Amino acid sequence: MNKLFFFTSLLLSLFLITCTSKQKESNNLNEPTLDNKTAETQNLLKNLKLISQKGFMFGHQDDPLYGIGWNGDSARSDVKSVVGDYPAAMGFDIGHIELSGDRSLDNVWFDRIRQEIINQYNRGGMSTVSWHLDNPLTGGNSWDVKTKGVVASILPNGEQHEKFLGWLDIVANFFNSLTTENGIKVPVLFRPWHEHTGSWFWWGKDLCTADEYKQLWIMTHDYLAEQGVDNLLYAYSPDSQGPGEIYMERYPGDEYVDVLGFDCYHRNNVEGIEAYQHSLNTILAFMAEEGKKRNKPIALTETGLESIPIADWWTKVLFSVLDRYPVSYVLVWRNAHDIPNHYYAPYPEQVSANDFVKFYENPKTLFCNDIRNLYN
Ligand code: BMA
Repeated sequence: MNKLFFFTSLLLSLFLITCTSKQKESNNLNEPTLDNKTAETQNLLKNLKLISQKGFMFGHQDDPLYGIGWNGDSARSDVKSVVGDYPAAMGFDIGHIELSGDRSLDNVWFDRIRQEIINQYNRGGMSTVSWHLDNPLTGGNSWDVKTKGVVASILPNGEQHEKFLGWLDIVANFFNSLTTENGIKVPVLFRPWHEHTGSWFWWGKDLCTADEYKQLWIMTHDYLAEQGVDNLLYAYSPDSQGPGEIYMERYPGDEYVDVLGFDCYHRNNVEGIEAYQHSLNTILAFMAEEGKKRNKPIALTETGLESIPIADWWTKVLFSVLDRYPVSYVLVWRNAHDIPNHYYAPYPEQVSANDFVKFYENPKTLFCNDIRNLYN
């Protein structure tokens, strides 16, 4: 199908859904998570569901902030340099915001992150935010897993509870500050406490009980809502440990989660193709069922092959699997400007760049210009 025709139909469907949903605005009985969220946020969720029936958005972490051979240039993007359009989804990380500093753990100004989230909204795309926060008990970073009981220490009655609520106040201020020039609060897909089925973060599987993890999630959700944060959808994003059932072990409940996510990386280059595709197929098939049952969109919230040495990775390895599932978006990790070979999206002349153009040209892959009515 011609890409233009495809998107005209997609936009028409989005428009029809929008009209229908406007009539139902006051009745969210079958959408338990949508109470007290802005209309734009509610529409984002509805349209994520619709999009996943047609194709999937392409996303890139820190896309407009820096890339290979550049840092901080205005309006630049490695993805755009290759295909002429921005990713439909952009990821940003607010790690270190809790320390009240000006810059993130990856040395990016929070003012810049705020501006880029607003810019992405203005061009019609979506932003998702993760939080690699420090360890509130030891003062170490997210990966400081030497001490168990950190999650317990920030729950109510824990010794770090008040301190942690102070951190959430800072996060709430950030989300509440995401307003456009026209006064619209920009919706964001928040993805806290990610990859918890592994044990490399202090909120991981071996570091807290399932019940503590769920309490942590619910406390975060409810406290932010109490601070007036009404522009968030929540994505649950375990890593690829074990069979599908492990996915739900620490699920906090349908009323606290809007999108079922999954983080899964391709490791070991050519030798790792089979294992990667096997993990994707196993968990995405499980998520597709759960998503249908729970009426929630699914997404591949983090993925990628570091430095993409396989020339046809985009079409042969990634697309061939995603094509089989109703995924709303896929996000590849950042193109670090200061860590050699730590990049996951192509840049001009990169070995997979031509294949990425083919991936882009496929009508099922959605970039920023393909998505216009996400919030209407
Ligand atoms: C990791 C790496 C780190 C980075 C962190 C948060 O996967 O990219 O270099 O600090 O994400 O962005």
